[in-house]
Amino acid sequence: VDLSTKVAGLSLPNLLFNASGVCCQTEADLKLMIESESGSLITKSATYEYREGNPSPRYLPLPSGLGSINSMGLPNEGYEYYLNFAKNYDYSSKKPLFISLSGLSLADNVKMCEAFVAADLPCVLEVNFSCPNVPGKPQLGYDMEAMENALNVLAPLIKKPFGVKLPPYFDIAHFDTAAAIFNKFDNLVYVTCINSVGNGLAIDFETESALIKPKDGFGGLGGLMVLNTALANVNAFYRRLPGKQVIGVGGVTSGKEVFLHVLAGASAVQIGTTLKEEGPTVFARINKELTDIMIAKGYKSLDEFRGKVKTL
Ligand code: RRO
Repeated sequence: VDLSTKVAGLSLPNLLFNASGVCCQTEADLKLMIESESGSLITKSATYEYREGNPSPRYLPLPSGLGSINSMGLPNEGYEYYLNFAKNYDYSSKKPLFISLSGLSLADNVKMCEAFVAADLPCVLEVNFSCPNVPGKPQLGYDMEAMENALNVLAPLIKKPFGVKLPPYFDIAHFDTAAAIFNKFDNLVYVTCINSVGNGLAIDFETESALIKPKDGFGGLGGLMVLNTALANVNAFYRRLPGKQVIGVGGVTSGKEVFLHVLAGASAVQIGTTLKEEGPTVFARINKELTDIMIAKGYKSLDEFRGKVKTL
């Protein structure tokens, strides 16, 4: 069977890669992604300057495979590090490179985009409108006016096809409003759904304490507990953004959830919590599991079932 796909006009040998933030902050992390059986890779969201991030503990898996909570606080090496990585990347390697940008202001996003545009590289920019963990910085994706204003500035500046990373939405009116905004921008060619479900609270029953240190224990939820929210967001935007693509992320632990993301409409699927917990061998495992599912169901390519979820 054929697991290949295309995103933003680039060919991926298979549909799997890392969720931004996992296994992608340093060159050592990114090398592990390159050596893995992923079909692509994306860098940690970059800010203009290096950031240490929030105090630890700031990431924890939750009991019984539920998922994870994180309040990393955008630790990253600063955009020049990722620009340099992108300049030295081997684009003949078959794995397209995605670069995540998450400026703390529109002005910072502009400066970073300008630098990438000036370098004229064959990587794809993904602007993160959905980091839930920087104290004092609301998620742009929940402020429709500010998000449209940002796109009005960034889309013409980037010129080439690009994507945005979205927070989960929970109301049909929000799907409608957000999609109407995205449809105004021709070179916004894909959306990645979803970022972590923001500001959950994990409490340890025995110690009666919050599990992570930043923000009184509040942090973004990922993993299996967000699967259905992720599938809903993938499908909501798949239905509302004709001619654009959706990258699915959220709740993937096996080939089965990848299959569901594609049924919901995903063109590629990213793995966060499970990659963090299992390491980069996860890609070989899940590619194999998805292959077995497709053989059992008689599908030869992703196109045969992408977006074809049945309704009652
Ligand atoms: O670094 C983080 O705390 C973080 C980011 Br930028 C994001 O977009 N999503 C997330 O769950 N954590």
